[in-house]
Amino acid sequence: MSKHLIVLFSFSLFTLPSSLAFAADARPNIVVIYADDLGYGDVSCYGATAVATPHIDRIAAEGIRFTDGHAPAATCTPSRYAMLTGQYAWRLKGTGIARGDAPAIIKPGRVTLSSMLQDSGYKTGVVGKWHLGLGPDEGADWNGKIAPGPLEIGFDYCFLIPATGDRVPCVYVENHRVVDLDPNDPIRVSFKKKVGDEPTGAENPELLKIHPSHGHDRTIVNGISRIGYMSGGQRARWVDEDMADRITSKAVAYIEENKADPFFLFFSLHDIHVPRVPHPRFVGTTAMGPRGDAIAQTDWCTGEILAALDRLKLADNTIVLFTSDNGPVVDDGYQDEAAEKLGDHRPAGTLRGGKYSSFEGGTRVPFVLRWPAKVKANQSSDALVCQIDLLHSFAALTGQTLAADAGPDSHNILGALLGEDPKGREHLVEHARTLALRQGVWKYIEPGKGPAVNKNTNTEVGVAPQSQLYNLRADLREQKNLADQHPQRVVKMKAMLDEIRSD
Ligand code: NG6
Ligand code: CA
Repeated sequence: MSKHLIVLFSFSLFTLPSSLAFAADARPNIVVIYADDLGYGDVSCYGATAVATPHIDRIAAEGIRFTDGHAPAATCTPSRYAMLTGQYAWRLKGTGIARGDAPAIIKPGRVTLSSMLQDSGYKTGVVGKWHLGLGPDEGADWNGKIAPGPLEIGFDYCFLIPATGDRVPCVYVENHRVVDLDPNDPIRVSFKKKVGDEPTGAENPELLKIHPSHGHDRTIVNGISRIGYMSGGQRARWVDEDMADRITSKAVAYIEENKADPFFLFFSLHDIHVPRVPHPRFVGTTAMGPRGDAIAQTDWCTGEILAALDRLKLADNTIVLFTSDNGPVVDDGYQDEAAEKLGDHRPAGTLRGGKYSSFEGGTRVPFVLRWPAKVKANQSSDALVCQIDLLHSFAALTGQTLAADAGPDSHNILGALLGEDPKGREHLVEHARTLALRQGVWKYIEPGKGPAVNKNTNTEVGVAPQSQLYNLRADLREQKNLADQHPQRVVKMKAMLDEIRSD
């Protein structure tokens, strides 16, 4: 061992709580299972009854269920950006919902959750939805080497849905290449104008098996029209019904191949994002139509990971975190009966708002963590925790010292994540169309311009021309705006938000 390593290692022994001092090879594996658009009330351990999620519930039962766990933003790209970099996405332009042909948003050289763990000797892999852009600023070469991407920011392996299920290109990317690409049938992608001569949903709705409700009427792939145009790559195109099986088998294979080393797996599910097209074996398993059946499929994917860890005898020393990238949405652009068949199910549970919203439903999501070797089972924690904190928390866990400017908004909340600290963060900025600040029992939503409701998705986005102030202990559903009653608190919280913004 070099002198440098010895210093680092002994440093880690001194800075970690004694219960966490371990030899380098005993460090826990880390698996983050990241659902898409899954709401606070969508799983049974958070109160859902119209769908059962026994595997997600098992993580909670064998670990901790957080009641105030957050995605960093109310949509996908900014949440993922913030989770991986430890920087709030609203600080950087170009981190909004990414097009399917967006260039890599996180530039090589940035310290990320994956690069930090890779530097500390972990094997690192990402399987599933990426949606953080790929390729240089001119755009990715879908027919050649696709870089930069995850492999250039600290992942050793990737198997990707490049953007989202509802955006072209509808192909998988493994490491630097499109999987199964026929060189004689090159892929072309455009978000501006039609490429090739394939039908679109707008031109040929009679060819569709699912019809859009808003947007989503361009190139038809597998009977479903998407956002954007593509041509070519026929052999490489995914089949939506097989997507969960495909990515889950890749995730399980990754665990098997890396079982001898400490590993980090970011398993990023497609479900329950639109288009919701679960495998036929899940169709009809709930009374809620595709949205409910996709939740059942999400739970199955999770169960396969837990089963693999059991089979390989890795469960005891593996941290499994299951959470979601933003809150729920019912109609997100396809006529899939999600609204019609919702019944009494409340996707955001007792919370107000959902995906796209500054109300709690936007970012407060299922957040359950298990680590049998260190974390007591059956805990419930009200600590304020956020995915943005994984960078600094897992750096502390693995004895890494980060550069001073790395992950500026990420806090070391390891104690809260392991159930030892009941409080968590002092404050949190929630990011939707407007910013909101959480501090203690208080929540301040800054004034904003624009409609209060997203008509397409029927979501209360939380935008209002005046300041909003809620006491979440007394009013978790954010019904009573107390701004007029507590003007001093509004001034203080606005000043604090401005200060964080100018950092
Ligand atoms: C929106 C899409 C929506 C979804 C979202 C991204 C339309 C009309 N709506 O623009 O369907 O794809 O982007 O979702 O195109 S996210 O979870 O990846 O952020
Ligand atoms: Ca999402």
